[in-house]
Amino acid sequence: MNKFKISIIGAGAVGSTLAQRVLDSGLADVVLVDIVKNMAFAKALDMADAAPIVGTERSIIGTDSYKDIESSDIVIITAGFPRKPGMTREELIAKNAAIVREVSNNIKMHAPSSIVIVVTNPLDTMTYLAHKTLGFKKEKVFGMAGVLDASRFIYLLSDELKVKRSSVETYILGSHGDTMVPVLSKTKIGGKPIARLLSKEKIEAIVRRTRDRGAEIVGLLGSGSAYYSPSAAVFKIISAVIKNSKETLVVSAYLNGEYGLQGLYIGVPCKIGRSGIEKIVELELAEDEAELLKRSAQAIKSSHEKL
Ligand code: TXD
Repeated sequence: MNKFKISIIGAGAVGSTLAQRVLDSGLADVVLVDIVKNMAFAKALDMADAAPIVGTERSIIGTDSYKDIESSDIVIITAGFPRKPGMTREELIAKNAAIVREVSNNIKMHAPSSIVIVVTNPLDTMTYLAHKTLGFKKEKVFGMAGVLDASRFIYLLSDELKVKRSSVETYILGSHGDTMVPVLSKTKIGGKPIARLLSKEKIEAIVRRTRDRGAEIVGLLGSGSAYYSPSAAVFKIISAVIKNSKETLVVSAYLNGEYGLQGLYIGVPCKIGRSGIEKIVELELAEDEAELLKRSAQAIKSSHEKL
């Protein structure tokens, strides 16, 4: 068994579901941290009790002490408030910035060689803040959103066309928010361009549903936001790191001139491996897509000003 250790900060809906996925799959040992005394501890005991049933020899501990994250390979930040019905992700900025700053300072002190993956919203701005606070290399700090947004789009497309989910190929770039950019010019279903299979109106409706899927779930839940699919998306990314798969996945990455953009975190395709982001993949975008990406970057940059 390898010695990989993953620490998850925030034992709420996303954090604890992710912990369960990691533990049950045997991917790594898990440390679950939360500010609420005993909550992470109790959830970890509960998950550990299931280990003989699911057949994993991995360990999980729950704690409120950052000392326990020492020597983690990967730290995931899920600490922070989720949206309430009717709220935008941007409206979380003031409260969550304070949390992400505090958490990042603790990671810097106790797990300085880890790779850090941010989940807290508003995602791209919180990843930027975590990077600034941590001072780690940009390749070792990134955010999760595009894998989730694309999965939602793929699910809705496959459901509409009654085809296998695995036959849909797509990318969603840009911000994890209202300005997300579905790359329709590279979206294929069974190898065929999407425009040959669905009308413009139908595509627009599915894009809208994808963009609003998070809010749809928030509205239905009444309290809290999505966590099954977000935790699955984080699991996919950390698997790529641990297995050194070099898969191309869309993550929120720091751009330094790529796509003509600079000085911000935004969703772009990246090759992911043991050292984190190994390469930013520059897709050739259609003119309108490049324009939408630029606008998405502007929205993220104006969100930085609120920090
Ligand atoms: O695609 C994406 N990136 C997202 C992001 C998908 C889903 C959820 N997204 C965001 O993740 C959501 O908007 C929130 O900002 C975070 C966490 O969502 P979750 O649904 O897990 O929220 P919970 O259930 O409220 O859990 C948050 C936990 C809770 O247990 C708090 O006690 C804890 O975070 N918390 C802290 N832990 C440690 N340290 C500090 N300072 C702290 N503050 C709160």
